[in-house]
Amino acid sequence: MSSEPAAPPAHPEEVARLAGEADAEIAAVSDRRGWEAVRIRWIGRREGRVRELLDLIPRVADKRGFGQAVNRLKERVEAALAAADERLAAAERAAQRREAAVDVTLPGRRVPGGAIHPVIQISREIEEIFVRLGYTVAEGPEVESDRYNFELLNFPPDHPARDTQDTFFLEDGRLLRTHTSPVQIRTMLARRPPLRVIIPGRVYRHDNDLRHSPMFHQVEGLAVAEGIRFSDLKGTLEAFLHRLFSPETGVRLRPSFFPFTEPSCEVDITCPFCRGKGCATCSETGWMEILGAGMVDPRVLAGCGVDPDRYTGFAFGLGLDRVAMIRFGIPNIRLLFENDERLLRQAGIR
Ligand code: 2NM
Repeated sequence: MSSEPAAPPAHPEEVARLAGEADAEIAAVSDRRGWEAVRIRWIGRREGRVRELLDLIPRVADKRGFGQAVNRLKERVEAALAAADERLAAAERAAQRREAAVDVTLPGRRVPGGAIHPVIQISREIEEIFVRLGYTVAEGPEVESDRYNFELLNFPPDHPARDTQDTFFLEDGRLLRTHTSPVQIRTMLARRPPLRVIIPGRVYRHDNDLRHSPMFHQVEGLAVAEGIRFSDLKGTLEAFLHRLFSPETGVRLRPSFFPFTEPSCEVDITCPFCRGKGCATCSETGWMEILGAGMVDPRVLAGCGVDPDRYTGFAFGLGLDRVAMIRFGIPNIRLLFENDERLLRQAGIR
C-alpha cells in the first residue's frame, strides 16, 4: 500500500474536530513569539489552516455546511487567540509590577551629607552672641564705591590702603570692599540712632601667603546711641570673647590707630592653646591678637548725617578665618579654602 498524505478534511464534522487541536496549541502558548507562530499557522492569510480549508470549498460536496464550519473554526481560533493575548498581557503586567516593587527590607541608600564650612559656623556663632545682646544682622554688597569703603571712613586720599597694591579695583573705579565697614556706613545713612548692627561678610585684599588669603571673612559690629562710652565697648567685647572662647579667657586692650575710630585699640586674648603660659602658637607670649576696635570718629558720624555732639558710638572688627583656625586647630589658611572634604568633615557635619 502506497502511503498517501493524510486526506484533507472533506466534511463539516472533520472541520469542527480541528477546533480541539487549535485550542490545545493556543493553551500551550507561553510568550509573544509562540502566540504569533500559532496565529500564522491557523489564521495566517496566505497559508494558515483556515486558508487551506477555504480553498477546499469548491471541491467538497456540502459547500454551505463546510463553509459555515470553517467560519466557526476561524471565529473560535480568533477568540482563543484574543484570550491568550489577554493572558500574556496580564503576565507581563505582573512581571513589571514585580520588577518595580520596592523591597522595604533593603537598607536605605546613604545620601552624602553636607557640612557647614568652619568659617560659616564661627560666623553664625558670633551673630547669635550679638543678636542676644540686641544687635541686628546686616549685609551689603562686596563691590563698593571708594566713597563708602574709604572716604566716609575718614581714610585720607593718600592712605596706603587705597593703593592698588592693597585693594582690588574694577575698571570703572569701583572696588572689592577691603572690610565690611562700608555696610556700617550704609546702615548709619539709612537708619537713625540708637542702632546696633553686626555685619558678617567676605572682604578682599591684595594679600596671598601662608597666613593671608586674597579673600577672607570679617565680622564687624557698630553701636551708636546717646551716651555710649569706651567702657561700653570694653564690657561688650569682654562678654563676647568670654562666650566665644571661655569665661576664663583673659582680655587686654592695647592702644592702636584706625582712620575711622578715635581712640582705637587692639584686643588680645590669652592664648586658648596654652591658656596664657606660652607656646609655639602664641610665639611664647601667652597672648593672641583677636580684634580691633574703637570709638567711632566724630568725622565718620558727621559724614553719615549723625550729629556727633549728640551721639557717640563704638565699632569693632575681627577676622573670622583666624578664629576658625584657632577654634578648629587648622594650621594653614589655605586649608580653609581648598574645599578638602576631610577638613569639612573634621570641623563637624552640623
Ligand atoms: C575695625 C576696628 C575698629 C569699624 C569702624 C566702623 C565704622 F564704620 F563705624 F566707622 N566700622 N568698623 C572698625 C573699628 C573696624 O576692624 C578691625
